[in-house]
Amino acid sequence: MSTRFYSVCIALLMTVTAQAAPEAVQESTELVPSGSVSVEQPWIRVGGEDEVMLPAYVILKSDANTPWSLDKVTARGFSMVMIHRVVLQDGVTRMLMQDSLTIPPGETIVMNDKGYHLMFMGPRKQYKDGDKISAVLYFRDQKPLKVIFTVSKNAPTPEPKK
Ligand SMILES: [Cu+2]
Repeated sequence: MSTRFYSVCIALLMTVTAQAAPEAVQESTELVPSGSVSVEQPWIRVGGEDEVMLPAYVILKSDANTPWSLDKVTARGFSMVMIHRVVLQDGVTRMLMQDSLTIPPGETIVMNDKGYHLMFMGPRKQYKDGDKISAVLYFRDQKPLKVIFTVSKNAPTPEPKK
């Protein structure tokens, strides 16, 4: 084998070693994540018959010292669950699909039909008042959280304020 080949090999080896080197040591002042986000008053609104989507609402309460991100929701019996946000565009209210919902440290997000909410798409059966729907909330870098939503025609009383 030629010397040239060896020097190429050594160059490659050095590159690999450099990449495998540990990242810079974390500073001791770095925040240690603590606390969590809790879910209150989960409910799903049913209206008429043959609905193709059902809006759902929860209160997300953070006592964490870092932002939490709700990235995904799944529910058996539905084709998918979307995170929606209502916005005003050119004088028209629209629901925009969101990739995620960030709950800032220590803050509370009250879902409602004027802001954030979940949209349970394509129910495979008809639901009625009092039914329970099980869903899983996936927060980034956290354990999945199972949440039981109560099906209702009306918002729980007292209606949560924004
Ligand atoms: Cu929506």
